[in-house]
Amino acid sequence: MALDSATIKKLAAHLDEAEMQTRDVVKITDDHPDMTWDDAYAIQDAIRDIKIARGDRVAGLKMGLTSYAKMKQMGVTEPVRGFLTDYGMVPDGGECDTSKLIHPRVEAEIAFVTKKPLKGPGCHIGAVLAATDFVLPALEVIDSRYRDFKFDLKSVVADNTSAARYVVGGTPRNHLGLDLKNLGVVLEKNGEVVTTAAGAAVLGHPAQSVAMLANMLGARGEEIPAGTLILTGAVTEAVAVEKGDNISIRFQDLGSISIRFT
Ligand code: OOG
Ligand code: MG
Repeated sequence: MALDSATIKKLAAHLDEAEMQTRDVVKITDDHPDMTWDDAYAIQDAIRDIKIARGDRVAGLKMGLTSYAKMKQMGVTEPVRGFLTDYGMVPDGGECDTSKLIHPRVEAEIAFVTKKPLKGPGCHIGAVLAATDFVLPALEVIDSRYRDFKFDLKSVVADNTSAARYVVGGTPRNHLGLDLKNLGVVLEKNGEVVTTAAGAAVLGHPAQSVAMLANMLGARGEEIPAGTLILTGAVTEAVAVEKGDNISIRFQDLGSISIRFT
């Protein structure tokens, strides 16, 4: 680690305040170019601690930058992980208040819910499918705290991978009867199709994203507990939204999700 614990706490408070005050900031690697991956995840952990101390709850985990479309859009090359909060949840068919967000973008994702713990290293698609209870369609609203959505990987890890809001659809399906690689996804904004993809866009198979998460956590001696909701990462590039927009995502075999930005 290149940063001391006081600096990690200070940067966590800085990014959490930016989120709470709906205010953008410059990416933190500008002032801390020597920051390591461990520093970046330590800042993310410290943000989680601030939120828990405030009374918020961790509601799930997320992977990000798992598709080529996302990596290309953001100019990065590696997946990252973060966490979801209870206050970030928006009901399907509900409204998302843009006045609390800086520059929101929506993503279509396939979510998993586990029924057994998953622990890496050595976690693979087979282990993930054996430990999965069901899959759900999901929509993530990301909102980088960094000015103009410009960041490098360490900065975005520290910023809890731009996590802001999310919706999980209400139609759970048993994953064993589904072809998750070929599962088609169509994202519509105000009634027009803006982007499409299939499940394989995420690391060849969305379960691979869960395996990678288990292996990332396993490297730190941690695991994915049973009963965890996991967003596996956007299948397409993220789509910018503003007040007044209606987003609807159709998932083959999993139903659809819609929300309105107010
Ligand atoms: C980082 C978060 C990416 C995904 O699904 O790929 C993410 C970002 O692009 O701001 O959540
Ligand atoms: Mg996402």
